[in-house]
Amino acid sequence: MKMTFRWYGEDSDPIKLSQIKQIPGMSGLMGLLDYKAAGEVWTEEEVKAYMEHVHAAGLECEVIESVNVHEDIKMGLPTRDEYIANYITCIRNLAKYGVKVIIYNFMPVFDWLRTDLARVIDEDGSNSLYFDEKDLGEMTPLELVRKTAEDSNGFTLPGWEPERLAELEKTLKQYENITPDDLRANYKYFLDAVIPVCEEVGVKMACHPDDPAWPIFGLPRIAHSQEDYDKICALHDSPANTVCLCTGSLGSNPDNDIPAIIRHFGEMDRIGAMHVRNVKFLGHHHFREAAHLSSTGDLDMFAIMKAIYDTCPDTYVRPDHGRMIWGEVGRPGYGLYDRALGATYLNGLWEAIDKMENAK
Ligand code: DNO
Repeated sequence: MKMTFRWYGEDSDPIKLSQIKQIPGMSGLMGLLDYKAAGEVWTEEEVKAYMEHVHAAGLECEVIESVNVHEDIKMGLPTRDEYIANYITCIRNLAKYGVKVIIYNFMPVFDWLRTDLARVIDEDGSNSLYFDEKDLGEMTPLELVRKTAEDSNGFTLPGWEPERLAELEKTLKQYENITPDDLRANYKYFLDAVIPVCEEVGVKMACHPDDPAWPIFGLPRIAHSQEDYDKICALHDSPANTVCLCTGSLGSNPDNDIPAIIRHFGEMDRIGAMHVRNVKFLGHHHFREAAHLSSTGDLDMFAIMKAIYDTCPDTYVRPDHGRMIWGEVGRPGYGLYDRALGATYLNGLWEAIDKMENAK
């Protein structure tokens, strides 16, 4: 396992690379050129400069999250070929500078979605991301976008980049006639074009799940269960077509047995990267994010780390969203302190599992 940390770049992340380097056991980043719009080329010069900067801080960057897929590709519009060509250029440029995994998603319009970005947790006064479908029912998509932007402490949130949402109403309308099967067909078209390039340059594409793990606003969503991912893996059968298994996204639906899903795709060698975090269920389609420790939420972190250890021990892991604690003001979900605690806890579980396995 390689423990990594998500970082948004010098100009938009208040967290410094030197701070990340001081978290015990941190090998590197899940990095990002966060100023790039979906569909744009990440030029070789930009990637080179980014990597040199990260390496100078003593960190690796073998995973990039995310190179966003342009909406025209997901909708299967005639313009998709041009965006796919740009995507391929990005893959080639990233591979040249040591990238092994590209995390992306195929969610229409919205990436992850919450109804409150800073829900106070009564027990200790910290706050975390929260979702209640009842609250969502009272909001239009546009209201949700406005609220999310207002509540984000002035930071751009991943998946909520202004340019992607500028044409929200038009895009939502365009999706009205797209079924899950249509979306899968468009997805196959994309994978058929990019996966052979990945195979050639030694990169894995890792698809992030729908978050939360069910359809929202009537949009087609096709990546929120083991069955969905079996279909995705079959769309283009290759070791380069993998899953970014996010325990908190898939775990927002209690029907998803996370350790079993890890074992299933780990044994198939189809896990490109892991996001590990905990969720506290509060009711039907109602949850908040918890600290990483198993006892603070409803997921079993030991069983999760053991499944990784047994079936995909060389994968990249990052502590996913943290709570806001100790008065930190940061990008919701992506503060320094709670994610650092999460990394340390996950490393502790790993050490214990490793020592117990080796003592057998
Ligand atoms: C949320 C993240 C996602 C993820 C994308 C990948 O916090 O895990 O935004 O990066 O879905 O494309």
